[in-house]
Amino acid sequence: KADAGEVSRNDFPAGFVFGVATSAYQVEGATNEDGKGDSIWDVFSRTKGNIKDGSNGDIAVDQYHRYKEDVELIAKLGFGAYRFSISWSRIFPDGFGNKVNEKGIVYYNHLIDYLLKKGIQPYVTLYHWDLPYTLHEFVGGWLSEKVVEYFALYAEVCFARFGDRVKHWMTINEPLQTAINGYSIGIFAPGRHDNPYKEPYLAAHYQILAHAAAVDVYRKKFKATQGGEIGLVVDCEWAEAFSDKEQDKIAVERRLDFQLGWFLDPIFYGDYPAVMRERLGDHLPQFTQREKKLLRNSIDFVGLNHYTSRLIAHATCATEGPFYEVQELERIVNWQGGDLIGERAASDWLYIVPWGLRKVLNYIAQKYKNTPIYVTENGMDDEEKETAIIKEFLSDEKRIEYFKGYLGAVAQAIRDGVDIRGYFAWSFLDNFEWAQGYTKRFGLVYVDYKDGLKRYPKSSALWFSHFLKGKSVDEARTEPHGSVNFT
Ligand code: GBH
Repeated sequence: KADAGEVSRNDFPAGFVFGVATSAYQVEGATNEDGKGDSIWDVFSRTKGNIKDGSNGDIAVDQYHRYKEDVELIAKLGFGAYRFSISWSRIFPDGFGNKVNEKGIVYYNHLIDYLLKKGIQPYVTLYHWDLPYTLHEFVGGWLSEKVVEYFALYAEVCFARFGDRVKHWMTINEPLQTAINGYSIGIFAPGRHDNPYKEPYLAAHYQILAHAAAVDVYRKKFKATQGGEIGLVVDCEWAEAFSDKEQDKIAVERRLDFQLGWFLDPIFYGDYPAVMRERLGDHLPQFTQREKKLLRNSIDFVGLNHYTSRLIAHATCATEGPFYEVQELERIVNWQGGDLIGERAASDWLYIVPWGLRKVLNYIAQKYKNTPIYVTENGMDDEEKETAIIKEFLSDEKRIEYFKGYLGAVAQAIRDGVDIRGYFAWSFLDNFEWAQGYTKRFGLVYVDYKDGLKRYPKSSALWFSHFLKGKSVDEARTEPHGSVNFT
């Protein structure tokens, strides 16, 4: 069989979906327009010191005003799907669910209609980290049970208004990141870190229950007539044992339980993994019988965000903070001999390890009943450079290698028997990379922040385009300044 470098469209089933992904706060901008309320990310990134370059998402890449141009580019590149998220506070500005902001509905109607017109399927995430600020300030945010109901109300409006055209829903993006970065380390909104042994587990608990509540609404009121599917998006690095020692192998199991089992075990098996109960004791909330029933099988597919892998070693004094302390393990990027697990991308957390994706996919299939999986995010970043000329960014050969490797891993997992339905590259275009601001570029399409946010497809976009059309990938090369040959 051809190695990963020679991956082709024919390695994937006919109905396999290829798309690009973004999220609302990272691309939309227009944060105060047309009645939108503040989200926790609006407030967080306006606060000095939270974002590396002092930036925020007020303008981002202005997709709110440029959605037509963006949709046309997605279509031109040949992708069949676009994964985007809805900004909750555009629909309910204060989150309370009393009055729908019709202008918010209009925006997403336009986006959805235009995607469909161009033959692109919308894959919609309801929550990608931008909680209405009022819900945080006056209700307690993800630490409060009440948010579960508000989320269900919001979800219901989205299903009712968009579900005639949207057939693929994701409830929540990476609840782990909100729990750990938002409520333990504090580098993400809402920036909490004072109670790292308790709050992350509460924040996760109510996100899980919010997911289940939204799925319940969908299945009871909409599924029969709309016929769509709904899932949860989890993020998972592959965990490879640092050595052959039994301790390290057990640490790997713990790592996977704390990453994936935390969210998928309640859904597939009705409760958190035993190892979490053992180690967290009273800090880990309990599910009632009613909640357990609601949770069971509350998923049509698993959305997997995957970027990188780590070697895992047992460690009695973990250095990465409370979350790793309770797990008694260390994440390592060097093999014992000194070799890196893979080449590094621009971000210090992102090592390129294509085989890790094949392993995660097989692990999920085995542990979670071969449930359908979409790879909902996969990609790598470039470092923003003060003096760089656009041309350097446009020839992103390393990203092409990344995609070749990781797509090869997906193809291999399909041959292993894993039920994978689609793949979304992160990201469609460069955007607001959370705490890193605009200093990291994950896009297939370059955005010129210094010149009117103009878009230029990078070589990787052209490579992908050729890949999708089943053409020889070497034909794909970008000319500088976007004079792109799509034929
Ligand atoms: C994804 O999370 C997100 O879903 C997406 O929005 C984001 O753009 C993408 O990653 C790329 O980061 O200390 O500031 O360097 C993947 C999990 C969580 C990995 C945060 C990087 C470190 C952030 N990510 N983590 S930072």
